[in-house]
Amino acid sequence: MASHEILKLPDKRLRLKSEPVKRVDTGIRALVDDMFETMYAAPGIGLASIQIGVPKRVVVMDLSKKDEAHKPLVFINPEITWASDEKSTHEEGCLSIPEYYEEVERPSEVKVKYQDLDGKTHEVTANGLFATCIQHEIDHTNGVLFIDHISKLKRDRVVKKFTKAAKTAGKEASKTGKQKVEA
Ligand code: K1U
Ligand code: ZN
Repeated sequence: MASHEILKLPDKRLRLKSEPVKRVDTGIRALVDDMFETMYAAPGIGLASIQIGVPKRVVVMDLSKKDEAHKPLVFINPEITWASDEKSTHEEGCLSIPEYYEEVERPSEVKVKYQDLDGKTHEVTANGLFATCIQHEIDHTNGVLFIDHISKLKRDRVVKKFTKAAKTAGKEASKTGKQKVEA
């Protein structure tokens, strides 16, 4: 198991459409282990594999409360098969856009088809935080970020801030001889 660096805005890899998993094998199981380690270390409640630079349709989540036992959830090739007309607004954050939170409107309830670690297909109905988080993670597998659901004014402002931070970090790294940050 290994914790990985999480790609940050404006890394272009976050805009890739991830590839479906053809076979759930030991490589996918090792990827899932690394994703959990990375997500718990961050800490976060969800992670899509593209956030650690792997463009596969793999998502992990854990919505357990602070003092509860972990409840790890794995979704391979997740897809929304139904979304309610009713919408809800929740505050969202993203490990690829640290310390930025904004209200996002999405369908209140969705049905999601996915495979588990044995390659078995399931369908689950999600609402509340589960619905918000699974939609956020499925967006990641399609190269969509939660800032794509907010106003252009707010999006442009946050992209500008993170682009400037990445450039400053890149310049600093080249001065000290450390690896350059990709932006
Ligand atoms: O995909 C990601 O970037 C993870 C993201 C998931 C998410 C959070 C909130 C709404 C929608 C999707 C996060 O985990 S951000 C961090 C976070 O929400 C959190 C961190 C520690 C404790 C509790 C929550
Ligand atoms: Zn995210």
